[in-house]
Order: sequence, then structure tokens, then C-alpha cells
Amino acid sequence: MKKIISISIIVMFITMASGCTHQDDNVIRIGAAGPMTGDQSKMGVDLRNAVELAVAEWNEKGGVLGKKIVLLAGDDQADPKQAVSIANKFIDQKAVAVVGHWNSSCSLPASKYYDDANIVMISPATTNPRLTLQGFKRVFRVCGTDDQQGKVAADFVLSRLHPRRVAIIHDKTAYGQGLADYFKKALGDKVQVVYYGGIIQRDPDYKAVLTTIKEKNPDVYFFGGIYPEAGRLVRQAKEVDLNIPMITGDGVFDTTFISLAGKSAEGTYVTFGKEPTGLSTAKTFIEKYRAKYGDPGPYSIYAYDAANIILSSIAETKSTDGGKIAAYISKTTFHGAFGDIAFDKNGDVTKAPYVIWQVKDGKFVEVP
Ligand code: ABU
Repeated sequence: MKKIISISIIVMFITMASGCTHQDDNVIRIGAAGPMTGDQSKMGVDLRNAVELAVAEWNEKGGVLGKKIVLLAGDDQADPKQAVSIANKFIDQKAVAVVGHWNSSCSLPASKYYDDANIVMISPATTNPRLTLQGFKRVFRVCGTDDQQGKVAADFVLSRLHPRRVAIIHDKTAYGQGLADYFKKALGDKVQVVYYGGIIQRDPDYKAVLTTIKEKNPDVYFFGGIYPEAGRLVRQAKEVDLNIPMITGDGVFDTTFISLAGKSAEGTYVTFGKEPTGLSTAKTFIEKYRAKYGDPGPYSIYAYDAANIILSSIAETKSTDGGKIAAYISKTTFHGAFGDIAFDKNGDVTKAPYVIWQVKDGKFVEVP
């Protein structure tokens, strides 16, 4: 008897030491992962807020499978190593599914951990095509891909801006460099690419590279990267008298870019999805989000839909098994705030969403 009691005490201590004492099978845990601190924090906070809103709505209706839903927030700081650490933390915390990550460089390494641990992952914003080409059955995204937006950007440049010479810069990340390469590929041999090169993220001064580009005399320059660097690039381009338009991708589509760049942002072209405000389903989401957090960010509605896809799939399958939830997601059309969402065999959305936007009078305006 003494021996049995001792073993029980040892097991209890091991359980406490491994951090499992907080586990409570009367709840269902959903992760939200993205950069919640650092210079891309607006994106992670937008994502987390949207998932929190969806979770609160479900909990008001009684949760899912009769259990309260608990949100686990994971700040990956836009750092791949931190993303893997968050993935392992969510696995330890017995998350059923994750909305995230935001950055391609984070989603790519983290996705293997989720899939191996039978956790469903839906990224609202990761656009590197490789994410869904790894053969993982539990990995999805609700946004488009960089081959799609690179082509939309190149078609626009060729058909509307008619340049002879183009410069291409990227931030050396899976997203930024990948997008720059798809843009370059889609240009083909129809223009001369007079400059192609990478910059270092968070470097405060890009004037040397911008001066080199100016000497090559391009008509337009493309940037594959995120809004903090894009803000510095367009500001410093003016300082070195490089007065040509920038065209860039969804990682720059945020009002923070315009605040950082000021008047230098004017005229910048950006590929992103259509504005959701015309949709009645989006209207309800926008009103609720605004009441709680202020204006939704560009990817908030995508994160909200991702969370609802996960929660409704748990409800419909009556299961928290990642494989069962993923199989249901793969074959179902969801009616989200942003319209109908269905997935192809890889886990990509079946509709490509990109249009061209331009900064005009301090606002993003869709180019007709
Ligand atoms: N799609 C834009 C930014 C997120 C990413 O790295 O894919």
C-alpha cells in the first residue's frame, strides 16, 4: 500500500513538473499565433483579436461540444525559431487547432510540428506556396499565394505602367524573396530587370541600395517584404531622388505603412484581396470587431473565418481529433464573413483573391 501511495505521489510530481496540471479536459484549446511584439506586432494583434472575437461568440452560445473554448495566444515575434517554440508549447498545452502563423517564415517550420501532433493549422496570411505543398493533411490557409499575387502584380506593371526597365528588391525572407521571384518570373523577358537584390530586415538605412538602383535608371521598382521596411524604402527613395513608383505585396497592405511613410507612400501600388465591407456577412464582423478593438486589420477577417472554420468543424464532426477535423474541412464549403470558402486538395482556397490597390491621399484605393 505504502508503495502504491509513493508511486502516486511521484506521478503527481512528474505531472506538475511537466506543466500539465493546468490541463482541463472540460475545455477546448485553440491557438492564435503570430508576431504580437516587435515591428510587425500589428499583424499578430489583429490576428489574435479576431480569433478572440470568434471564440467569445462561440462561448456566448455555450462553447463547442458542451465545452468552453480557451484561446492560447502565441507570440512568435516573426521569428522562425520562436514559431517552433510556440508550436511545441501549443502541443504541450493540448491545443486542438491553431490559427496562424502570420509570416511564411514561421508557418513553414511550425506546420510540421502541428501536423505531426495531429493539430489542425489554418494560416490567415501565409502566402508562400510551399506551405500547402508539403503533403500535410492538417495544414490549410484562407488567403491566396505568392505565385498568384506575383503574376497579378507583373500583369499590372506590364499592361498599365509599360516600363522598359524594372528593379526588384526583397527582404531575404521566405515570403519577400519568394514573392519577388514569382514577380520576376511572371515578367518573363518582356522587360529588362536592371537590379535584383536583398536588403536586411530592420536595417535603418537603405539609401546605398536605393542609390545603386537609381544609377540603373529603372521605371518602376518591386519590393517583396513587409510594411516597416517598405515604409523606410519609399521615404529614403525620395531622399536619394529616386522618384519612381514602388509596387509591392500584401505584407505592405496596412495603414501602418502609410503612417510610417507619410507622403512618400503616395502612388505606391500593392496587391491584396478585395475590400470586404460590401458583404453583409462582413458588416456584422466589422461592427463587432470595431466595437471591441477598433478598426480591423487587413488580415483580421481572414483570421476570424479561420477560427470559425475550425470551431464549426469541431462541432460538426463532434470530435477534437485533428485528422477528422481536417478531413471535414477539406470537403466542406464554409459560409464565412468574407463569403464562401472551400479548399482544394492541398489546403489552398479555391478562389484567388488579388486586385491592385494604390495609396491615394493617405488611403488605399482599389485601382479600377
Ligand atoms: N503574406 C504576407 C505576409 C505574411 C507572409 O509572410 O506570408
